[in-house]
Amino acid sequence: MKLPILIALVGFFQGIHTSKQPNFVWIFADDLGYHDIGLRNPDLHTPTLDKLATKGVQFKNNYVMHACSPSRHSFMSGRYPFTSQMQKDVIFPVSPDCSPLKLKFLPEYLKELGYGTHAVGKWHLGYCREDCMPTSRGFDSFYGTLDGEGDYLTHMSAGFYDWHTNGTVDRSKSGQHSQDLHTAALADIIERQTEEKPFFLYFAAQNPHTPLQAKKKDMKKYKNQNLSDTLKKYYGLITGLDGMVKTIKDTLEKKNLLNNTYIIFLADNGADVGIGSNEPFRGTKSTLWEGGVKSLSFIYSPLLKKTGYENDGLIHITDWMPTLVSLAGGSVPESEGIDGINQVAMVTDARKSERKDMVYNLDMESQFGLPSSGQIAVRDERYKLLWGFPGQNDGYGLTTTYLAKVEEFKVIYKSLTTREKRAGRFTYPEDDQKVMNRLLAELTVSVDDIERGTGFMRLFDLIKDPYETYDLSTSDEPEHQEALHKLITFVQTPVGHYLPG
Ligand SMILES: [Ca+2]
Repeated sequence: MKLPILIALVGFFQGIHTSKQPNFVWIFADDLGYHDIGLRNPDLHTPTLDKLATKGVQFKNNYVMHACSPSRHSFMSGRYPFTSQMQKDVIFPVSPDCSPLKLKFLPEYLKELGYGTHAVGKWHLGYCREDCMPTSRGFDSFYGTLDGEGDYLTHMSAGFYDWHTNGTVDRSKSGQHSQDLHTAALADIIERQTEEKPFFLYFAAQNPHTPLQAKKKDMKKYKNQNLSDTLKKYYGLITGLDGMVKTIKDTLEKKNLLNNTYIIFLADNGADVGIGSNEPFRGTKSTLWEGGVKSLSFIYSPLLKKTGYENDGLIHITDWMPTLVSLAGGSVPESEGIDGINQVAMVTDARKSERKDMVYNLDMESQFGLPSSGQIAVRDERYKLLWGFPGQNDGYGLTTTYLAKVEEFKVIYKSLTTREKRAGRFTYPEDDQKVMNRLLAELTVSVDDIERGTGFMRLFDLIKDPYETYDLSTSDEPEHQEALHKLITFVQTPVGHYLPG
């Protein structure tokens, strides 16, 4: 028997594919606005990202969660966060939480399929016990930070030093910029790869998350532009990210691995208020408006059958887990009951999306008296129901002036048409806080409201009105009422069985 046939048979009996399995490089940008690359905003310098996006497939309806931990949880587990008590804001430092251990993560599937698995960057899925650590959840190696944000140079987060190599605190990195550390680690990991063993490299970048500690060399690109200091730093971090992606691409090319690799780039949520831009979409990070959850994203690979176009298919962050497992030659058993849908046909062949509806989030837990990031939003292929409190930053620059009269505010909320200014968290001077409390009490819906189909709700036609300007919930059009009823029912059941009883 010839050797290649023997290897193929051994692989078959081991359940491992020896035909060419692709490599995956997954890149999460942290808090990157929907239009914050040079391709969409000429103020920005991101030549590598522009090139990869243009030569790959740009996604126009690729949805993530509203914040870091829920997005990462959904990517790793293929599940909506509300099914696992991960729907709130984020996992806070030294908090006794982590993404539930009973869930099987993507790198565990890929390891079973013969992959090497490496994580670089930010974890943010909990670390309160050893079992929660990246190297306990399917990664061969981990290099980076466990918390959600920290100093780029001192690596201090909430009073603790946070830089780790695998499971060990690595104090030697204090004073070295995380961008340099990440760049070196990415190059080193790819340099060690061979064509014989496929790999999954998960890079969760710190850039361009606050604090905005861009490197001087990246800031130089913006020194002659008429921009605020905040924007210059934010853009500098994005240019820094572009440099890291260039390192990834160049090293893959040098190792002759690029031809068999998918590079997938996503913002993990929309830009934060007052920093990046999600315009013209409404809302910011930590809201259920489109600006909070529509991801700047693309895939690049010589393996794609159709490239150089914009794909408007509906795809959710949960879909990528079964999609990558499928591309690797495996499958996620139906008995696992994940929420993600295998979207290989859409992603690689430009076929139609398999997804017909989607849950943005369902958060009926109260935190400081309110859901931290909005209550309920769902959509089908056309319409979106936003039910209850949408999150604090609605993207229309509402000021406390509007809070003087709750009724007036509610009218504005329902009929926004021409407001273009995007800004501001609500500020709470003492007197306004009382008014705000009344307002929020009226916007917030209860479990009883959901069961009855009542409470404050808005319906948007995302085809005609992607910027969520015209509320259709009280429209007389039968089609609108039919869509509203359908989406209310979608929340009530089966989604609603996750509501606290
Ligand atoms: Ca984030």
